[in-house]
This record gives sequence, C-alpha cells and structure tokens, in this order.
Amino acid sequence: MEIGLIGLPNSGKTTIFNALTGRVAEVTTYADAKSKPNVAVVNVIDERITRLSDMYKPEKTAYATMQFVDFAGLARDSAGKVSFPDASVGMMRNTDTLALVVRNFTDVLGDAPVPPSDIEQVETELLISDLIICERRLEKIALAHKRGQKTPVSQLEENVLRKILQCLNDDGRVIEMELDRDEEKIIRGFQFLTGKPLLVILNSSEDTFGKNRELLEEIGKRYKVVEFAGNFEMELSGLDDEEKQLFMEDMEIEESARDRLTRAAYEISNSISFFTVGTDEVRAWNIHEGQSAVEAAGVIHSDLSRGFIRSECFSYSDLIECGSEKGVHDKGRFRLEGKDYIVKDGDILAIRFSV
Ligand SMILES: Nc1nc2c(ncn2[C@@H]2O[C@H](COP(=O)(O)OP(=O)(O)OP(=O)(O)O)[C@@H](O)[C@H]2O)c(=O)[nH]1
Ligand SMILES: [Mg+2]
Repeated sequence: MEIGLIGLPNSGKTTIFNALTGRVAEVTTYADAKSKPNVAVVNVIDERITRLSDMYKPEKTAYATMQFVDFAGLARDSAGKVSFPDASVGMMRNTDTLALVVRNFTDVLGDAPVPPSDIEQVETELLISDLIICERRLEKIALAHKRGQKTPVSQLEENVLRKILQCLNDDGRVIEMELDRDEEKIIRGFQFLTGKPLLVILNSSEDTFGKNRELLEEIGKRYKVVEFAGNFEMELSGLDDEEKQLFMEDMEIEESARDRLTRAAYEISNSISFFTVGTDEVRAWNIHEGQSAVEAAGVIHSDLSRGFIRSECFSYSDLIECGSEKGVHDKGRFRLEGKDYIVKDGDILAIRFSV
C-alpha cells in the first residue's frame, strides 16, 4: 500500500515523513519544486505477527509494509497562488491513499495557522485536477461519437463521466459516489484524486498538541483525522526506545507516529491483514476488505493465483484460543476454502496450488 503525503508548502510534510521513517530527508523552508519525492517503506507493526513469530520461531519474520511518498509540495506562483506541479499529480494518482498534512503551527513568517482554509485550498486543487481529466476525456469521447465511433463501452464511459462531472461541480468527491462494479471498472484507469481515501494529519505545534479537540471534531466531520506534533515526533524518531518512551509519556502520545498513521491508513483504505506461517517464515500481507482467497494468493505470488486449488485456513484468534495448530485441528476450527472465499482480517492461509 502506498500513501502520498500532500499539502500546502511548508505544512510539514517532510517533517512528518522523517518522523514516520526515522530518516533525515532535508527539511526546508522553501522547496525546490523540481526535487524528487522522498520514498520510504516502513513496517506495519502488528503484535499478532510478534506473537506468531514467538510460536513458530521462523528463520524470517516479515511485517506488512506501507510505502510513504513525500512529494515536493504544491508550487506557489508569483501571485501567491498554489497548485500541484504536474509531475507530482502524476505520482499522486499512483498512490492508494492520500494523507493531507495541515499546518497547525505559526510559520517562519509569523503567520498563524488556518487549518480549515488550508484544507479547503487543497480540496479545491484535487477537485480541479479531476475536473480537467473528466472534461478532456468527455471531449475526446464526444469527438469519437461524432465520427460514428460509438460503442456500448464508450457510451457507458460517457455516462459515468457525466455523473462524475456533476458530482465534482457540486463540490462532491468521487469516493462519495455510489457507482456499480462496471462503472468503477471503467473509470479505474483515471485514478481520480478525489476517488482516493483521504486522511488529514493535523500537524500541531508542541505547545498546542493535545489541546485541539474542537478543531479535530470539526475536521472529523468530513475526514478521518490524526494529530501529530511533527517537529517533536521527528526528533523522537532519532532517539533510542527508552528515551522515546519517556518523551512520549511526557507529551501524552500513546503510540509512535508510524503506528498511529499506519493504523489510520489501514482503516480508511479498508485494508486488512492475513498471515502465512511456517518455520521458514511468518509474514503479514495486506489486502483490501472483500478480496477473495484467490486474490490473496495473487498478492503472495502470481503462480499461486494461477494454479490455485484451495486454501487451508484458520484464524489467528482460534490459534491463540486453541494454543497450537494441533489444537485448531482437534477442535474442528481448521477449514478448507475455495477460490471465492472472502478473506478476513487475521486469517492464516496456506495456499495449495499447482502450475
Ligand atoms: N513549530 C513547528 N514547526 C514545524 C513543524 N513541522 C514543520 N515545521 C517547520 O515548517 C517548515 C517546513 O517544514 P517541512 O517539513 O520542510 O515542510 P514541507 O511541507 O515538506 O514543505 P515543502 O516540501 O517545502 O512544501 C520547517 O521550517 C519546519 O521546521 C511543527 O510541527 N511545529
Ligand atoms: Mg518537503
């Protein structure tokens, strides 16, 4: 899963990125719009994996991973207007989920934070970017239809795009629309930015962190929101565990930035984890809620989905309750599932396949 950090210039995207990854990408007051995005892969810490690893004592333990991309940021033109650089938009479209970093600290110029208006500015940019795509595509379709190149598919596409255009013009987001499977399939390739789950990261100054309840409630009416103390948490990520713990307790931060964000990102993108276990490897895999056993198999390796026969399956909670795999068998909790089985969070799968 890939999360794109977006936001206005100097909202603290790179600071948050560093807090998440423990890396030290340069934090700047003024960005170079051409600079490449920072990319980092972090483990999604899951205590179930830790426990499974204790049980199976595998040679290798692997957590699910999440990739974070810190974009160069919106560019500000000479009139002070901001917009996404084209290169960034292209990359943003390829992410699964957007995390919008919102400044909630006084900046170097002494400007007080205005989170709701900053959110609105970015929302508008996302919306405009989708509108342009929609209109351009509709023009192309209209031209093709005029030339007599009308097919059922092009007609369906036109209808969906018109619906989307209407939605965007009413300040709606594509993700809020109720589209059927065919409609979704036909627009998937456009990767509309307002069609992606969006999480707000309120980046608060150290002295207001934890005291922004009203603001968080206000933002929470529209988006899932988490509060970070960016600078503080970036400094934390460079400390050893014991020191980190002390400082976190001091600020009443219960979980690290990475754990809070990966959890929130899982929630808004409807992601779940399934596990594979053995003495060679214990591993967590990330899929979307509603995906089938054969799709889960494909996440492990394409051969497994191609040659899928069936899946041996039991749940993590049954394993813990029964104490061992043998216990799971004895209590009749061990299952054989077919291709269409909908995988649940915490399922432990072994795929039988032949190619
Ligand atoms: N007080 C305070 N300052 C912060 C915080 N987070 C970031 N800053 C400051 O804000 C400035 C910009 O931070 P960056 O992390 O580079 O912001 P950015 O969003 O990556 O900026 P661009 O990439 O230029 O768009 C730096 O001077 C940071 O020190 C914070 O939580 N509190
Ligand atoms: Mg930056």
